[in-house]
Amino acid sequence: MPKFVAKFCYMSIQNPEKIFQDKVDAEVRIEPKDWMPEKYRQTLIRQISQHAHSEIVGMLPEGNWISRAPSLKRKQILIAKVQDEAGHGLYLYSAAETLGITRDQMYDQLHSGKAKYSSIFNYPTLNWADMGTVGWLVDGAAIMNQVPLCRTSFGPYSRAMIRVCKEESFHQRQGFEALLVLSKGNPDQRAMVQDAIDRWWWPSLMMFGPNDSESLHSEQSMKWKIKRFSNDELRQRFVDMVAEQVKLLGMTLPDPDLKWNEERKHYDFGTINWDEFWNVVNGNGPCNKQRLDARKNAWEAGAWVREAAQAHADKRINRKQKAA
Ligand code: BYC
Repeated sequence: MPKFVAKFCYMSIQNPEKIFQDKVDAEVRIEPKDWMPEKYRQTLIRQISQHAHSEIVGMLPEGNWISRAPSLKRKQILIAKVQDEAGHGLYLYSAAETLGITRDQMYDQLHSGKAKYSSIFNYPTLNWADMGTVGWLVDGAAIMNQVPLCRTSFGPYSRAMIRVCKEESFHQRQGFEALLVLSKGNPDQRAMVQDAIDRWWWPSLMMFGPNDSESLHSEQSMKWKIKRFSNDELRQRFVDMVAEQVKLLGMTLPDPDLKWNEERKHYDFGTINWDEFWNVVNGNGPCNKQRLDARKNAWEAGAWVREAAQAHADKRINRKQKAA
């Protein structure tokens, strides 16, 4: 038995909470069968399932544009991207299942409104420039938040995030490239890009969650190394990155207070409208009802597929039992 495992086993007899925290502090991943505090398990179920739901609901505003993409190439790219998001949702549901919740329970929490999903997907995608902007800003914010999750303390979540991040970074670059092409187009196309950036900028900043002083879970989640950086730290990194990238598009961000601060070596930026954020999180955003209805309808319309798959699985088990 490796020395550190033996040490942990010995200590766990004495104090499981201490051994758990020592493992976390020593950067040893927590695996599903390891002892863990109940609140750690519940926090992970909440965060991973919210993340999975976000990937699945996130397919809706983009799927809406597959039939209207301006060329075959853009259509293929968008189909591949939406398919990737479905895959991300499935890895994440699988990671959450290892914590003792079933997939049906998670769907039920989404459909009943008990589980949250990211606020960003409650905004409408009005024109083609929105697709590029979602790729650049929304996937960009997602990567900023999710790369540190590749080192999160729970093994199945951290492993799922490695693949998710590789694909998300591809998504972000395709979004920026689509916008770059439009930004070199005619005045109407340039105006579309600026309009999309104006509408998506503030909601993208809200994706990182409330300010640290208002964040309920950050302190404990950082102690458990579920989160590696605070909401405000990640939001600041995102602002610093985008404030430079937007110059390459020849566009601007809709914030008169955005200004490089030489002392802080960061961009200062304006105040986020937190009333709007909580309004959207609490179910009253522009598309909340539409998004939930779409997921509930898909669940109900898919009942026959689940029944058929179950009947097929039962038939195979019966056949195997008879043969044995
Ligand atoms: N939207 O204490 P806090 C994606 C809730 S990207 C809705 O700071 P925490 C994708 C929070 O749940 C999006 N709710 O919480 C990208 C909590 O409420 P409850 C998904 C939000 O968990 C492109 C309360 O506010 N990414 O999937 O420490 C294409 C207090 O907040 C939001 C992830 O989920 C929000 N924006 O930190 C396709 C990444 N922000 O649960 C798909 C993983 C906060 O107590 N998640 N709330 O009722 C995280 O990193 C963290 O959960 C958060 C929040 C940073 C989001």
